Amino acid sequence: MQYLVTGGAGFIGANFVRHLVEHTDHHVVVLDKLTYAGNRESLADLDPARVELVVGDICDAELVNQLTAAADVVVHYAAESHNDNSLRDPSAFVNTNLIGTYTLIEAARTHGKRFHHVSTDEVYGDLELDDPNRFNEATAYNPSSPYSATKAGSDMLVRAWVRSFGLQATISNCSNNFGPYQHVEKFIPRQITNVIDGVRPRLYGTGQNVRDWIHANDHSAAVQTIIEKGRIGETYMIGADGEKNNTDVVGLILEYMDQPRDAFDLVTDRPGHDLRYAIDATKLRSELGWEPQYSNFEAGLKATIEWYRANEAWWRPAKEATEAKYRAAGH
Ligand code: NAD
Ligand code: TDX
Repeated sequence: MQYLVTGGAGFIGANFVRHLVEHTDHHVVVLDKLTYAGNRESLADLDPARVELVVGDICDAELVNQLTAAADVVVHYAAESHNDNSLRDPSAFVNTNLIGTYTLIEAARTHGKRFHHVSTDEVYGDLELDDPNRFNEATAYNPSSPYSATKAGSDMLVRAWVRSFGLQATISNCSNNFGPYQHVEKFIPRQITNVIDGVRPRLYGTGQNVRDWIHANDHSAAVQTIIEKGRIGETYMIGADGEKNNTDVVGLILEYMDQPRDAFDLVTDRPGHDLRYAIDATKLRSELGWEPQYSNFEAGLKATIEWYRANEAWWRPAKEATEAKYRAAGH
């Protein structure tokens, strides 16, 4: 089969392409604009007979139409993905996350193609630290940031296209990913690369915010399971019971990198900063039989630290520009 993977030169998309190459015989076409977040080096070692990179925009209807017509399955990862950027300038988020998704689902319905939409747990807003409930497929949408609002809107478009036009689509909402190939703007790679540079990690606000961590490889396997076995029109939550507060995560990074666990600074909070995310993935586990394989967070974090130590050539070119943006925001 031919898979069209949008955003396949980004963090999670590149991990998914690698998953397809390793675990299936499918041919993969990646459609990626190579924004600041895309990196062709993340795919450079893959066999060109299996993986082809088309540099282009998911808002380009003609290109999207042509690539969708040639594909059997469209897996949609491309997005503007960083909350802090969305607070600085939301315009690219509205274009890519809303218009881009609209362009793709129009093409998928025209050509009658199977479509999988990759989304986030952030569409549900946040939870109190002591709330016994976690997000599930029935939780009401309540996004906080321009990023999560545009992702929520994109989910709604896909749902409407399923109901109104019979689009053959599934949706997944996943929690925070970590692992190799993640841009240095994101929390875990930012802190690892800061420590490598002798800079103290910087925690927003009180450092008590909780994220539900999952390894990108587990996310990839879950998406492939949903594509193969999921029911059309359904949403599946993806999570691996990995709740940790930011202070504990930074403490582990510091410990594994031979620094004192308290060698970090608290800085200005992110406006509208969601307090806690937590996922209940019972439906995915019980209906489709998916189980995480990388749920030992400490082992995954150590391997991720080693990956950033060994792959400085991959992340170094983006580091200074990223830190300059953070300095301007007081972060
Ligand atoms: P990323 O920012 O690392 O990668 C996004 C990719 O999309 C980049 O390669 C970029 O070049 C490409 N892209 C951006 N705009 C484009 C456009 N207009 N046309 C074509 N390509 C474009 O993001 P990520 O962290 O890998 O996230 C991938 C997807 O997973 C997103 O949809 C995100 O909402 C979702 N998600 C991410 C997380 C997480 O923890 N990172 C968790 C749940 C869901
Ligand atoms: O320097 C930092 N210090 C800090 O305390 C950075 C970059 C982040 N943080 C905090 C903010 C969050 O509480 O760490 C937590 C994680 O931050 P991000 O990596 O920016 O992720 P988050 O905002 O939780 O969103 C992520 O998960 C859901 C992804 O970026 C989204 O694409 C995904 O949808």
